[in-house]
Amino acid sequence: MTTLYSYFRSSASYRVRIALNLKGQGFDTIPVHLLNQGGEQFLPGFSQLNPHSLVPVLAHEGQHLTQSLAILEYLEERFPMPSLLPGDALQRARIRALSLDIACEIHPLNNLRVLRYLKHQLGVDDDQKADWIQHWIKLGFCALEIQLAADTRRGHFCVGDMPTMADCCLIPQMFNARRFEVDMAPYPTLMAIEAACNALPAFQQAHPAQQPDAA
Ligand SMILES: N[C@@H](CCC(=O)N[C@@H](CS)C(=O)NCC(=O)O)C(=O)O
Repeated sequence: MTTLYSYFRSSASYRVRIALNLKGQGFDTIPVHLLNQGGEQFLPGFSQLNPHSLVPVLAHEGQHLTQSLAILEYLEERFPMPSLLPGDALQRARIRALSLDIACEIHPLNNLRVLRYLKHQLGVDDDQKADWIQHWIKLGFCALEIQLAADTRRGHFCVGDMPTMADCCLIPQMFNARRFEVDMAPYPTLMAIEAACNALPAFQQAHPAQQPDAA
């Protein structure tokens, strides 16, 4: 029995949904609404599972796992095929680096609690908040576009012709970028990878709009 505590628009949850689907692991979803009731992530039932009050949490075989990339690594070890980290040590380091470029350098700056702090503690208005969000996505995407466009290891996906952990991270961030109205024209390589990913059922079924808690 595998259960994912998830919020439909959470990009970290989206990463795990894609990985579970790619690996053919069925799962139940327990929605954690990040806005209702002041944020269900802060309710005791959830914050006991993850004291950081962040989704996703994966429940598997009686254990609760946090941090989407750690969960992806766990799924890779438990269910090796199809691999999300294929290739030699150098290639795997490359896949992990691309994943971290997104999960550590772009996503946390635009997380809900950061945006709330900007607004409520620092008095940033909605236009400034939108600038902030777009700034960090653009900075990260510009670098990713340069890296991936020049990379001979790139195939239909970030690395090679099968989806990897890097694609599990990229596609949710692309979704976020579109949601926040980032102009995607400067990122043709990222958009080509996005099209290849979104042609696959594993990515389609993980899309926020397909989730039971989709608004
Ligand atoms: N590094 C964490 C990030 C988790 C995270 O930031 N989750 C967001 C949704 S994408 C969240 O729960 N935010 C709640 C909040 O900011 O209060 C991971 O990869 O799992």
